[in-house]
Amino acid sequence: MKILRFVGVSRFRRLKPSVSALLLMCLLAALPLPAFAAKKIIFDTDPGSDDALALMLALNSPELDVRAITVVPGNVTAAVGLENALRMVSLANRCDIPVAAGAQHPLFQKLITAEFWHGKNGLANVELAPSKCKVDSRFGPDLIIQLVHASPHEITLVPVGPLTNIALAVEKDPSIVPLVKEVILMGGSISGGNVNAAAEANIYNDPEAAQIVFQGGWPLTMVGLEVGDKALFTQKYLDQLGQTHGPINDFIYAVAKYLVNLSGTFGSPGAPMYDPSAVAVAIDPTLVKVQEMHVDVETRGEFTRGETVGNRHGMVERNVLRGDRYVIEGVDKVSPNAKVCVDVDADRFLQLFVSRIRGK
Ligand SMILES: [Ca+2]
Repeated sequence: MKILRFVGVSRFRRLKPSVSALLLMCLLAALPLPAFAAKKIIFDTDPGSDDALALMLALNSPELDVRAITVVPGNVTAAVGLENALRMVSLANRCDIPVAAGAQHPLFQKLITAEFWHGKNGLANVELAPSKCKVDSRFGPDLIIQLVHASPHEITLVPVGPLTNIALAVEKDPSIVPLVKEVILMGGSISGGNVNAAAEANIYNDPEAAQIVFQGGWPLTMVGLEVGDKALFTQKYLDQLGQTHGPINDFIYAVAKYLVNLSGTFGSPGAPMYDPSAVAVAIDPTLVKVQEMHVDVETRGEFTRGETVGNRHGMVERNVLRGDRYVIEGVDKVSPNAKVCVDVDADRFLQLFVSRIRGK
């Protein structure tokens, strides 16, 4: 409409068709249209303070087209998480995005909620206005299945919570696996945990679901502690967000301030940007360095349940029983099933985050 007003509709009509078409083409060519189609994503989340940061990064990045938000229990209960997701999409004025409830508990274990880290309401105790948006009536895993079939080879799944919903979707309809473009998940670690010595929280909260997702047979990128622990949201970035204002800007400032203060009480100069890191990799994969490896999720270890065990060398010894002992007779290659992010350009990631939130 702006183009027509600029040219003047009456003058435009008087031009010969071929001339007007040429003029229109020139004007369209001059518009700042993106040179790429936005990546369609489904954001699966347990909001969650860093989920809030991740969601607002996704909603304010033109590279991404958020097709649905599915809620999983984790940082908070399923009910609290759903309410938080609805309030956040309402704050962002995005009631057009379906928000669906999913699993109510992990597959085989009791839920472990994390108000200790995320505040009583899961959102750093920041009270958002009641949501104008309504919950979608579909069950989260069913919505995932439906959307993947509707846009085959186009949907990227971005789970930033326990992997319960994704596992349920795959178990119900394995035919989605070859139709999903890729999975970019926040979770796991190949260098020790944050829950305990071995496990990262999202994987620890549903190890069986995580093992199903890792062994799914789809392109999968693991954005784990190797990224989040290096990308610290420090006072410097907080100050940058404090200089500008807007409903989203101010909400994220309050959440980030809570997280920066919390990390300070544990002696860290900043808050690890866990969940936003998966969104950032979806936006710009060049932010991270990856190494392909086979990852299994430990489900039985006494000290290691929930550990993502990455095979860095791509092989296992072949042990054959000879009499009363095993003898190593060679090595067998193992195929990678994941791109594991092993390093990140932290400042570029954090600057990207701040630039997308500032003034929004
Ligand atoms: Ca999360």
